[in-house]
Amino acid sequence: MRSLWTMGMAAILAIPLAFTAPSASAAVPPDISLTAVKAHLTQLQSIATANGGNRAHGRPGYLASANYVKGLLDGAGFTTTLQSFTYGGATGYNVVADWPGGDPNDILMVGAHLDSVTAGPGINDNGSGSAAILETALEVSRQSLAPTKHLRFAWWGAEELGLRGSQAYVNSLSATERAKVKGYYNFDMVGSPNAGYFVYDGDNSDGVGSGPGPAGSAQLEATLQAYFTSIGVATRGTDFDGRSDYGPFIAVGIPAGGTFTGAEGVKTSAQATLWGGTSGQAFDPCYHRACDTTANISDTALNRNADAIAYAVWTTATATPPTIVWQDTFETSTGWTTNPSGTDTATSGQWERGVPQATTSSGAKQLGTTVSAHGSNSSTADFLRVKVVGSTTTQVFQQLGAASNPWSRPASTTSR
Ligand code: PHI
Ligand code: ZN
Repeated sequence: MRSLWTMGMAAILAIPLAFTAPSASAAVPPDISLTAVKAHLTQLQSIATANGGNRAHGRPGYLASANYVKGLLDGAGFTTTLQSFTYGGATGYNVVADWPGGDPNDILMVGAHLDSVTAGPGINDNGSGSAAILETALEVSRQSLAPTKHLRFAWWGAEELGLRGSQAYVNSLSATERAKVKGYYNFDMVGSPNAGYFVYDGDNSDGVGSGPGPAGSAQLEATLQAYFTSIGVATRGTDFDGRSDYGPFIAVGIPAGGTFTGAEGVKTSAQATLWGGTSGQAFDPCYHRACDTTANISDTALNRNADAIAYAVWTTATATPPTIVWQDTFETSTGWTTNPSGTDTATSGQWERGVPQATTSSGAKQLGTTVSAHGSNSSTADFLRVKVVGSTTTQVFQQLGAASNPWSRPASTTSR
């Protein structure tokens, strides 16, 4: 077998090339028991009822909720921390639960806020997300899951007062610890009675409101999306508008994703056609009200979202990176045959390494160490093609030249 390198003349390209073997298949995601998730909601409802009707920051119903969650996780083999913080003159708590094992430098976090507003028991907002991730964590334990990534679950305090618990947590991490958190899934309101099926718009494909999440958010979105596609449920995006606990994570560059079934927003007729339910009514008519009880839940929405959470956790945390079976960085010649059939008309540029010069214009525009560069006269006439030449010839790779950077820029903002 011989291989070939060809290149046009106007540009000099150096593109690392790698061929990978298919990754080992991830563990099969479980079906999370709706009955078990609802049993947690019943417990949270009882806690609220026994504590003045709410589970709000600084009220006894909050700490009782935190202790309920922590007790189950401790019994299941998680390493748990009750992280306290102060807000508004009261002590708040996050429950953080680490599943032993996995790569300590590659952490996947999954979180939900556990506090309610003072007006009610907060069963959809956000007993639903809290119970769904709790049951997912307990299933990790039952299955003795051995993920490649390190898994960390969190239940946040004082979200309703401005994301106080999640902000305190992110603030508490050193830059080194923060850099180890490679992704964060957030679940806030996943059982709305007049549900929509929203997935956080990590890639900003909707082009509304805030821009995309940190690099990697698109992949988290795609993973959740894949689950809903597999069960034939249409989804729509929801903007990273900062209204839930992913906010402090994306603010420090941690990719985030999550689902949402709607709050005070009103379902349109198009959405009712898509998902059923009642148009002209809020997704959650009891949002932040006393009637946000165990009666304020769509079992279907809660069940689908709990399964989506488990799918996302299993898929993301147990995926093994592909094995590199061959690679060439083109930093040195590894002995490829250039222009073996003598048909390349280029008179220069064959098998040359790009060594761009540093350029400045009111500051550095290009470093002298860049491994790839293009000239303003580059076009598709310039190319790197890799062909496997034998009794038949197969082109296995092509990168065409262009007089612009090949990576995408953030969507530009316009002004009037
Ligand atoms: N966190 C808000 C409600 C809300 C949840 C809004 C999720 C947006 C999203 I995405 C509250 O608790 O009131
Ligand atoms: Zn709320």
